[in-house]
Amino acid sequence: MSSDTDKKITVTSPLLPDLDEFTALLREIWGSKWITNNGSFHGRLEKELCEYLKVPYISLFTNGTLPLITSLQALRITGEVITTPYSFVATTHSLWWNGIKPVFVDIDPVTGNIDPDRIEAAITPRTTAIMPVHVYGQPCDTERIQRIADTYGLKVIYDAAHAFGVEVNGKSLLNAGDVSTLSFHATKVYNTIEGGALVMHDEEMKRRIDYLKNFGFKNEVEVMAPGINSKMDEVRAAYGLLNLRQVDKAIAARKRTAGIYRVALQDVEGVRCIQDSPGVRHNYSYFPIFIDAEKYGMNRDELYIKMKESNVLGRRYFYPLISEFTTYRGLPSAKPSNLPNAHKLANSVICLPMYHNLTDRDMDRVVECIIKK
Ligand code: T4K
Repeated sequence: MSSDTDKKITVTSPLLPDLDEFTALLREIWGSKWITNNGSFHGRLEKELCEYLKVPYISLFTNGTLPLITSLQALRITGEVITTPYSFVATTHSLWWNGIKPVFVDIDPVTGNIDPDRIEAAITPRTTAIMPVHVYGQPCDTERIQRIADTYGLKVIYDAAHAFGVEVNGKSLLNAGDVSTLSFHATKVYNTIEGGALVMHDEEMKRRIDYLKNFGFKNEVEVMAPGINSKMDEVRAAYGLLNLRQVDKAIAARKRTAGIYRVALQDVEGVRCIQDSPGVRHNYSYFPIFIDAEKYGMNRDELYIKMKESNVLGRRYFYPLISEFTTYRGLPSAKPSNLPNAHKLANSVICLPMYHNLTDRDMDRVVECIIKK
């Protein structure tokens, strides 16, 4: 006989639209026979996302990696870009695909975001931009980063893959910097199965990006630049419209889970939970905890394995650090001595299961694994 502890609790589970509602939209698409290339659902989703996210312009993409790659092209970024090693590899791969050298800067030990205090020392005559990541949806210090960028004439491209719907004092975090990118992957707070977007501030940039994501075509006969194909199709756009209607409810459920985890773990020595910041509307996209092995009496990997044995599948986002992967390891800025805080977080983090329909029993099982040593 199987017990409920046989059920695997995964780190996340996708927010899915109602199948009947989705089927009705699929019928519309079938009827129109317009299935991609800037169709009506694509247009509607861009409009509704601008309203929901409180941003002036958005361009939809097939995933969250291509807006990074494309924005670097659009902003003509070359040479060196200052970035964080504490992220998903896509951040730095986007630089590599553009022939740009990533320069890693250490992170803030609490938020996990790039430490603005360390940016200036990493600037060289070849530096053209800064690419910070709002890791776990925690806002970077955008004001300080902008001041540094303005002083040195640098562009700022935010990898906001985790920051869907995050607001600071009622304003969208996505309006910071020159552009921000989003991921709508199945594992994100808001998903279109695969998908992503670029948020920009002016119409000219929107036009340029829309050309670039469609091979550079301006019209039937003119190609403005060597673009790429990264257009979102109508099926995903329709799915995205339906998910947008339920994302607030999903974020509210995630917030409740974060509250339950925090209360349950507050007295566990050696376990630090991610906290909310004043004035921020968080999206609870991830729920990382950080293990101090000495105080907790067990190291992160031991806990990770123990959780796995109990079918609680947390994930070590972001371990290993990007700077530890073969592609990047040889860079001077990738030396561990340059990135002590990043190494410390990467070696202590476990992201706990966090999604909209996690049950109270699931949460109890997660917490029990951590409390009972
Ligand atoms: N920048 C940052 C900062 C990012 O975090 C990411 C992506 C990007 C850029 C690039 O965006 P995209 O090009 O991916 O849109 C996942 C995601 O694939 C990736 O999107 C995400 N970051 C990264 C942090 O995590 P995996 O390999 O860990 O996911 P996977 O397949 O192991 O799934 C994790 C769990 O989610 C599964 O155990 C169960 C659940 N799951 C997953 C999928 C795919 C489902 O229940 N259903 C599903 O369909 O990379």
